[in-house]
Amino acid sequence: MRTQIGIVGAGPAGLLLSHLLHLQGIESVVLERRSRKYIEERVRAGVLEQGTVDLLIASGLGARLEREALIHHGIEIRFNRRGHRIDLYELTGGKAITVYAQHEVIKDLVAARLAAGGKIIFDASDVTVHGFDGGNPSIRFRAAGRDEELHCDYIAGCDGFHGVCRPSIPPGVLTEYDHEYPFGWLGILAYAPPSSNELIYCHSERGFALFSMRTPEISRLYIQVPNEADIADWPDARIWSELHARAAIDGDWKLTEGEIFQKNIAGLRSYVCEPMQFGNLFLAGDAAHIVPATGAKGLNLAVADVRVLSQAFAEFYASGKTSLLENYSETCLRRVWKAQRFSWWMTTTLHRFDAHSPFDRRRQLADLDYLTGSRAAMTSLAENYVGLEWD
Ligand code: RFL
Ligand code: PHB
Repeated sequence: MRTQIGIVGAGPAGLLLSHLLHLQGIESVVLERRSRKYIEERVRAGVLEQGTVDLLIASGLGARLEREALIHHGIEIRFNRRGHRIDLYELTGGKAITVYAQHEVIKDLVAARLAAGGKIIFDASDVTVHGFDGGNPSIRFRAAGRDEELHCDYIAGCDGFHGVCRPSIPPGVLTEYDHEYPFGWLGILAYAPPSSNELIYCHSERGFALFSMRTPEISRLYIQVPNEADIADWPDARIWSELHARAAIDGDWKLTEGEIFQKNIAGLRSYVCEPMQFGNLFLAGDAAHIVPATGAKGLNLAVADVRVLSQAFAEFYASGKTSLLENYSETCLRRVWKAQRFSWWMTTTLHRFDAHSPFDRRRQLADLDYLTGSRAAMTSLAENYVGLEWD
């Protein structure tokens, strides 16, 4: 088998890269370890930046998104029993965020690739990457009971944080920057109309809580839990009672409960590897960096990476020039580090740290008081939250 770009992973990064390359007349094959059903149902992110939405629409992926997605012009920050609205739209001169589940983006991408005759090999096992140091790249894998080898000009490692591409880069090449947090998020999906039209981020003595949504009928809610938390210790009634307690404000606000139909715990982590490329292998999305979910940046960064990578491949195939490819990592890392900074700041400002002293807690509250009382501080949050300009 032969193609121009061999892509490992059919997450948002791999599928969108394949789609953007196709629009430029560049061929690719996507190898995915899981089944189509699995990736189309996997519950993950929900918030798209303005630039992500604009790119999806401009590349022909907007039909269902424009019909079904929810556009939000603000978010609420809650602490000390009071809510404060941040008007993203007004503060950024007309930008918004869009609530549209990651697996809906995946469904749209898979449908678009298959409709255009694109090749996605699902259930590919034992994927290994070779020859990217010596200019003769190939990907070996097993599919439908047969061993296969895909020869290509370049390999795009879009295989997420636990993929095979990053660990295949020889030792000593990458510098890794890693930061773990002493808590994770317990997330639920419930058949409950959202209790507010906009997302609510709550800071409380009992820990962080986030009120998000998927549709006008389905709420997506999260609470901070210790790293060692066990889902078995969180029956539905305990989750609702904690959500009530963490969101409590003076005044009339009511949390709508409903049947919980999905529940999971995910860790929070900040991670970057540098550079994001080696020889003919390029890493994109979670394969190269992870952000804690508080800033809603992970999926959006994956999109930003493949936008840069697709332009670099387009330049190479059109003119033979490799300057954009050579600068790929440097270009992406500037945005990645700003998203790291923002996600770390949202996380440390909004969560409860057991190790905090009374001084630290007061400082955290002062941070929130300043944020919600200063137009300059709110503007800074708003421009990061809706997404910084592309490079
Ligand atoms: P993905 O989505 O992990 O896709 C990688 C794909 O590669 C496949 N794979 C392999 N295939 C073949 N061979 C192998 N050896 C392979 N190893 C792995 C995997 O099966 C998978 O299909 O990475 P990608 O494309 O870089 O996309 C990244 C995003 O998925 C991720 O950053 C976001 O989900 C993070 N995230 C959020 N991001 C946002 O922008 N906004 C949000 O609101 C948001 N909320 C979240 C989140 C992540 C969460 N969790 C569960 C980690 C909320 C949560 C709870
Ligand atoms: C979500 O809806 O899943 C979501 C929203 C905002 C975040 C993280 C996740 O910061």
